[in-house]
Amino acid sequence: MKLPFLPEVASTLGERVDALFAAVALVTGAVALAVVALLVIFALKYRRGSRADRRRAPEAVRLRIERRLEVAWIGIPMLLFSAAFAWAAALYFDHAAPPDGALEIAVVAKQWMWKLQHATGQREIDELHVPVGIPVKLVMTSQDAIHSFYIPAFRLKQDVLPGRYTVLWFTATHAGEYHLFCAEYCGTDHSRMIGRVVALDPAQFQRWLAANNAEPTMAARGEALFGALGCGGCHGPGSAVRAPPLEGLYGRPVALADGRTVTADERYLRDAILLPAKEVVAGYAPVMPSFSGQIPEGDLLDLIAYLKRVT
Ligand code: HEC
Ligand SMILES: [Cu+2]
Repeated sequence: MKLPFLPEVASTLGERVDALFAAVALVTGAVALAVVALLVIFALKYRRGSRADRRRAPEAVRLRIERRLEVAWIGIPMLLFSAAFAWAAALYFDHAAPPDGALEIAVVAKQWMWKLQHATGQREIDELHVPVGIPVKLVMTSQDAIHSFYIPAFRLKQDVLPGRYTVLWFTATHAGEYHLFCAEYCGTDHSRMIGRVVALDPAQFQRWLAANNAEPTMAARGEALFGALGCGGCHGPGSAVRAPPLEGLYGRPVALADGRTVTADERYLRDAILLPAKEVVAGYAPVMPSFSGQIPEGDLLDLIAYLKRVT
């Protein structure tokens, strides 16, 4: 379903958002029309001086009609709105849960540009190349103000926050070029923080990757950083400090010293590096230094890509 005043739609989720929007617009539009129509009809029928029948209906008839009316005006809207809620909730949950095995791309927002890093090493600014028909998961953060990643054709918008990772995923349905906006006022040149998403057929996307592959992969850059920052001095084999091994950590549950158990996702790895005192691993001394302020966001994403890879 495509409404004529909406921008083109080019993602699986976008089509579902439009269908929901059309359904809600239809139902609320029909109710609004009915209310206005009754208003006009009654205003005309019972206008002053009209010869409409104004006698009260007999008590028994009135009670029967009123009860039916009450049941109808409670029951019908409740069913309609519950249906809209269930429909929207299902859509929301799918929107919030990237499928396993999605193609991951890192996004770093800064005043005033989008920096994008592909796992295979390609880097882009204000331009994002993605394959059609394959789920893409964006892991996003900001190195300054709050920004918002907005692709109208995909019906997607997500805040991008400093100090945090937010996630967005989509599957493009048509090859083409689509607008990319920053939808959160982020300073003087906010209005120029625009770019484009280029959706390519998978074969063309592979060709694009190959043609632009001048750099090492994110995980390889992360491995180099792991050495340069001295992480291996504690976490490497045969180190003098007792530090947990990091092999196969990603995605696993981690028991913490305070008794909680958390999953080692991107958020956990980020905090483990920048705020090590926040979540200390059970059975280890809190001796890891904080690397807060020492690792640019892009490098941190490389490091995390490496930690996700070491198995
Ligand atoms: C001085 C030694 C030392 C250095 C240097 C160090 N760490 Fe650690 N790290 C530790 C210790 C000890 C722990 C366990 C206690 C804790 O959680 O703070 C730990 C915990 C971690 C964890 C959580 C592990 C788990 O099993 O959940 C991660 C991830 C991590 N470090 C990554 C790094 C990275 C990346 C670097 C380099 C930027 C680094 N560490 C540098 C000592 C160190
Ligand atoms: Cu912005």
